Amino acid sequence: MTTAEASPTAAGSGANATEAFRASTARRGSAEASQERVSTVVGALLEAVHGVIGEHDVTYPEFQAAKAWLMALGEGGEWPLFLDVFVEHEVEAVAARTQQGTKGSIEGPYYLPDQVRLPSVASLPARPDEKGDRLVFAGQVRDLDGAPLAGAEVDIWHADADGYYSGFAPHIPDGNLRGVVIADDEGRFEISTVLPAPYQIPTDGPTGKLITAAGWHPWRPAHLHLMVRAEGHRQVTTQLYFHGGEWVDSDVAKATKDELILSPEKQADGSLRSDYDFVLERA
Ligand code: MBD
Ligand code: FE
Repeated sequence: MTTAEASPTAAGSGANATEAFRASTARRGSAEASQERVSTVVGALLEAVHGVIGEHDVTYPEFQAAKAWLMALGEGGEWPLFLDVFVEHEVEAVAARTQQGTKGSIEGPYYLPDQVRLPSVASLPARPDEKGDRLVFAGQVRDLDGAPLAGAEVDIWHADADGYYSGFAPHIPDGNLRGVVIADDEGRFEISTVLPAPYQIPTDGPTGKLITAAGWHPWRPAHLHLMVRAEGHRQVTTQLYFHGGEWVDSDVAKATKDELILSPEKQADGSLRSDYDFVLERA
């Protein structure tokens, strides 16, 4: 067993997220960058760093400590974790400037493609003894004019009731709490799953150590991850949160939005139910 597989304590998750990211380059395509663009953006980035150093009287020991920490971040495979927690929200905000319909949020490091395809009314793959409150998440996928998008894909993944993701923690079967639900002819879907727990950034890796050193908290509120897609329409990547949940107002990844907060209601059978409709714009 490699270290990545040996422990659910995050260092493992960070390393697995690096493998998942490498495997995803084909799906993402590559950014075309002219010399001018590289010079502009990287030049501005370096200037910003220089500005911080000057403004805060950064010392040689601090500079060398930063170098050692960055090396550990790479060696621990935590670049995707660190960047998705502390930087992706700003990239998403830029993308959101041109996006209509359902609000987006960050993808984060734990998406896996090619999960099981499920009919419009479905239960996500779960262990026989899957812990947690039952949650039914239902809704409709429509275009900006309100027309239903038949056969839209609701690609959903989320942590279990202990805050761990399948594929990134060794004790969970592959594909657990992940699936691509195909909406019906009216764009409707109904997904049965369990309520996820808040997610704690692994405290034992470089990202966690930085958070501890700064005295910040390492938590994301409980969330569902979604990619919603339909032929001829721009995909929405987003997350949904739970009203009143812990950390909803202080997400370490700054990825919450008021429009993305569910208020599930207790049903007669004891399960929670929440309805949420997705709106996609034309590609
Ligand atoms: C997560 O579950 C997540 O969604 C993000 C964005 C970062 C780390 C863990
Ligand atoms: Fe997540």
